[in-house]
This record gives sequence, C-alpha cells and structure tokens, in this order.
Amino acid sequence: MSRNPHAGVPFEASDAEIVEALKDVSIPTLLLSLVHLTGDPAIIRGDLRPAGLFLNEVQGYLSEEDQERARALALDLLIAYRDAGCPEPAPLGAEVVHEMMEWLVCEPVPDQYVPMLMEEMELDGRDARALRSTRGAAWDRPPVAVIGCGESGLLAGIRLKEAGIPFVIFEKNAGVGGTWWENTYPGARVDVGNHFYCYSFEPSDQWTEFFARQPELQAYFASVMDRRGITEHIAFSTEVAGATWDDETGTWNVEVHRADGSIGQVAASAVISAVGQLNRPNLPEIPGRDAFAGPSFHSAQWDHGVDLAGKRVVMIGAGASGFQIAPAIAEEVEHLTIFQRTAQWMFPNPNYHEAVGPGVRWALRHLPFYGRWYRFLIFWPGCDKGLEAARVDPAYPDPQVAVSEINDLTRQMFTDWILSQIDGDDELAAKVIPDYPATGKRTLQDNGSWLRTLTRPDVELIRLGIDHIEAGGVVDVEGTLHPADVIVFATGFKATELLWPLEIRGSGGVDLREMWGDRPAAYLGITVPGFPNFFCMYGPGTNLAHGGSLIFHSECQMRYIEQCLLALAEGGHRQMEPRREAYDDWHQRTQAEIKTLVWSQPSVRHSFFKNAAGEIHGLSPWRLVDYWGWTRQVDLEDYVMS
Ligand code: NA7
Repeated sequence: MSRNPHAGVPFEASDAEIVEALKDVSIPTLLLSLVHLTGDPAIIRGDLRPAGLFLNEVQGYLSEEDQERARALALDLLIAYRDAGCPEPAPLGAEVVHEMMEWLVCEPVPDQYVPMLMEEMELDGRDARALRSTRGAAWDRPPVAVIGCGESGLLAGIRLKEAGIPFVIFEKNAGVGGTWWENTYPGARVDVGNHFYCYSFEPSDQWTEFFARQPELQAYFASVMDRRGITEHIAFSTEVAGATWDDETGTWNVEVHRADGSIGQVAASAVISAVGQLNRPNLPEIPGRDAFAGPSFHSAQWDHGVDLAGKRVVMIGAGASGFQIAPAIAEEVEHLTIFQRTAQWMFPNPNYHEAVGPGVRWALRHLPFYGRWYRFLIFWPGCDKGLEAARVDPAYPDPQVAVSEINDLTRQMFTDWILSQIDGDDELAAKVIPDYPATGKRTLQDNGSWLRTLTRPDVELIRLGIDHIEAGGVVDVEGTLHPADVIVFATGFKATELLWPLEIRGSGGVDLREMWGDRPAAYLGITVPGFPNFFCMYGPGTNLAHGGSLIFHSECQMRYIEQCLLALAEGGHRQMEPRREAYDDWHQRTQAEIKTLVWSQPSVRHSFFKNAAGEIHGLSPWRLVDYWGWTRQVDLEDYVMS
C-alpha cells in the first residue's frame, strides 16, 4: 500500500532545522498534526487551545507563551517521529476527527457539515470527488466539448479524462488559467487563501504568498494541466462562437474560430460551458471615451507596453481590481486620480501580502496532514457564516445602515477598521465609509494598503460622477477636468450577461440568451430544459458572495455533470435535460431566497450582482453544505432521458 499522500514526506531534518521551521507555522494546525503523528488526542485536551476564530487568523489568538509551549512539545515529538523513520500515522477515528475540527475553530461543527468537510480534507488520502468509473469507456459517440480552460474547464478535463470520456477543451486564450491568464494588472492576486484556493486533490506546498499573485496562480494551473495530461486535449487560441443542437442527430455543432482566421464546426455529444461569470470586460459608455488622446485600457487587458512612470493616471472604478491596482502603481506614477462611484466595504486581512515562510512550507511538505488542517482552518470561517450576516431581518429599523443585528455588528467592525487607518481625517472618512449595509456588495479585504494609498499626497479619490472624457483627461459632473496621460478602466465585467457573447441554440433552435433575457437560470445552476446535454459550470445562481471558493463549487458541479454523462453512457440514452417542473421550482425558490439577503436590498444601488431591474440571478443564496448535498448525487428523476 502506498503512503497516504497527505501523511507528509519523511524527513531527516536536524533538531536545529526543526526548531527553525517551527518558528512560523500555524501553531493550532501543528498541534493537530501532532495528534495524527502520535495518535494521542490528549494533546488537544489540555489547556493549550485556540482562543478564537477569525478568517485568516491562523494562530487562533494563542499567546506568545502558549505558542512557545506548543513548539517545545512539538520539537520533542517531531524528533522522536523522525528518529523512528517518519512512519505513516494510523488513521484516526471519526469522533476524534470531529473533536479536532471543533477544537480548531472553537465552536461546534454541526454533524451535517462533517461529511462535506471530510471529503474536502481527504484525510483518507482518497479523492472522493473522482468517480473512478470505467463506464466512460463505453462512450460510443462524439467527444464532449468544454468551452473555456480556466479553473473550471481544466477541472472538467481532469474529471472527463479520469472517466475515460473523450473530450476537447476550446480556449480563446493562448494558455490555461482564464481569469488568471487574462488579469495581469499590477497587484493582481487572489483573495481566497491559496491553501484553500486550489483543487482539493491538487494541494500545493509551493505557494510563496498566502494570497498568491497572478503569475503564480497561472503557473499552478499550468502545472496541474501538465501533470494530469490535459494539454493535448486543449485547442488554445480557439474561440467558441456558439453551439447548435441538432434534434435529428442528437449532437451539438460547435462553431470554433481559430487564431488563423479559419472557422470550424465540431460535433460534440455534450457541451460543458466553463466560461465563468467575470470574463468579459465592462467598458462603460462614457461620452467622449474615444476622444482621449493617450492610452487607455481595461484592467483585464492591461497594456504592459505603457510605461506609467511619471505619468498622470486616472483610474475609473475601484472595486476588487481597483483596490489592488492603486497600491501597486501609486509609487511609480506622478499622480493618480481614482474615480470611485461607490465606497466598498472591506475587512482586515493582515496576511494579504505576506510571504509564506520556509517553516510553513516545510510543515506543509513534511508534517502529517498539516496542509489538510490548514485548508480546513481557512475554509471553515468563510463557510456559510457570511450568509447569516447577509440575511435580512425585516424588523430591523434602518435597512440603509444594516439589515440585522449581526449585520450591524459587522458594519461596526468594518467601520472601526477603516477609521483606525485614517488618522481622524473626517473628509476621507466621509468618502470611504459606505452608505449601505455591510457585505451588501462583494466584500473586499485589505491589509491597510488601500487606505494608505489614498492618504498619499499624489493620490486623489474622487467620489463624483463622470460627465465626459476629453483628449486631456476626465471631466467630473461639476465640470473639473482631471488631467490624464493614461486612463485605466477598472470597471469590472459584464457580470449579468451570462455566457455573453456565445450563441447557444437548443432544441428547435431556441437561443439560450434570448430565452433568458435578463433572468438567466439553470437547474442547480447547471442544466436548462430545452438544451439537451448542455451543462454549465459556474452557471446562473452559483456565484459566491458569502464565502467558500469557486473551486469548491466547481468540484461539486463537475461531479454532478460527470454523473450525468455516465448515466447517458450507461443507460444507452442519447440525451438528457432537466424536467421543466424541477427547473421552475429551483428558479422560483432561488429567487425567493436571494430576496431575503442583503445583496438584493434597494439600499445597495450599484452592484455587479444586479440586473437593470435590480434583480440578482448570478449569485447563490444557498449554504455551501446544501449545494454540496444537492449536487452530490444526481437524481435522474429530475431529468427527461431519451
Ligand atoms: P467590480 O468589483 O465590478 O468593480 C468595478 C468598479 O467599476 C466599481 O467600482 C464600479 O462602481 C465601477 N464602475 C462600473 N461601471 C462604472 C461606471 N459606468 N462609472 C463609474 N464607475 C463604474 O469589478 P472588479 O474588476 O474590480 O472585480 C471583479 C471581481 O473580480 C471581484 O468581485 C472578484 O470576484 C474578483 P460601483 O461599485 O458599481 O458603483
């Protein structure tokens, strides 16, 4: 039997090297690794225990003294373990594991969550979301076409390959990564901790930062692609323009546009859309946009040929991308003017720009299950709790300020964090404290760099609307010209126009986006009646504003899709589509639920979640544990198979 891949690589480090490594590890995580290594839960039953939980607070608020005690204990045990040749620890019982979960997060972990967490953590070394089916071998039809090779398209490829189902991935870019290929703007980094923001079955002990920058993320996806043998299945620089279902043959005709200008038609038995929701840049129709004399570009199409040194830059938009760009370029430019339409809520994350120390990397590589527990530690505080802070209490007095007591507490905490950084500057406070309830838009995070940037003398935050753009710069609604040599549009994406500009024509030639109009929907966010063998990843109703990670959701979706495909092959069915009643019921329930949450509040005026009518169709209002449960096993009763 081969060693559990999470049991750590045996080591021969000297005592001094171990001492050194233990200096920067997460102590609570270390103690749990020791429970594995000794099989002795007494280690966590004494007074050494975390004192509290907060997202990305990985020391559990342990005092320095307690941390030292833990290191001393660990040193002795690790020396003994090393001297014994680092034997693979025996599996722990389910009860002990549950106890360890609750110990680490200082609160009950309801039974309902345990199977989901066990799967996510893979303590048994088994990738439970890989179906390990041989049924794909019976695939006697054209391949499956996957549109897009970002994190979800690559995942689709990995799972299809495991199942033996032939497939081809079409990717418009020249490389893998999607968002992480395109968004090369200065400062681009992920805002979900990387030891969780990676495939559950492909952890990495190589992250150099806790929230890695774009090049490292892109490299991660490229390395997974290579290791899993997916590269040869990808047609790069090939954009899918659309796909049309042929009722006669029961296949999709996928129209692809290649880099050499040629257009091809490819037959596919099923189509998986993995195009994401935040992929097509939104360039606002500001009068005079084309009159600007200098270079201008969108954050996702950064022009690295433009040297910003000594330039006057106007950045329009300050959401997640703008928050990262401004601190990264402020030093270099002569002057930076930021147009921010709406102030953003943010929460403190001291680790946001921190490097992963060598000790942490050593622990991830060598200490049994350290990486697994670290993953859990980042996952749990962001798993479903945010949903409660987002739920509207209809009796709460002033919904413009807060939608519930817990939402009000969140507001106070976020406000305190902002005020603590701006040295009593009331003018700035008025500009940067949002006038809508906390978490009402996608909540950002920061380690202080955004507000520090705003207090620089060469940076100006404008909270006025834009009247027009002219050759020399941007004119605000009060008529002031803000001179610019370069304009950066950090104005987000066409987030409500799902699948734009794809033309997907289903049974009877129905156009999917026309049918959706402003209200895209899919059963479980995945399937649509009238569109046989068409599956969405990160489809309508599955974007996450309250927690988790899109990779987690993708893994749920892909397991479900794979089950659907295997059911087709096994049952000898040509096609499947969801029953209209299942779809309608899901859509109605999802819409009713989303209206009970803060994102739908009228007080949140501008938000990329909302369509022109103020409705939200892209976001998931559901707990992760529910979505995980619903997608775990496809119920073929929900489908018409033929
Ligand atoms: P976002 O978060 O949608 O931010 C876009 C920003 O652009 C935001 O400040 C918008 O203001 C602003 N914006 C958009 N249109 C306009 C117009 N017409 N005039 C002025 N300002 C405008 O996109 P990002 O690229 O920053 O981040 C996207 C996601 O990437 C993010 O949520 C993460 O999931 C990762 P608003 O706030 O709407 O008033």
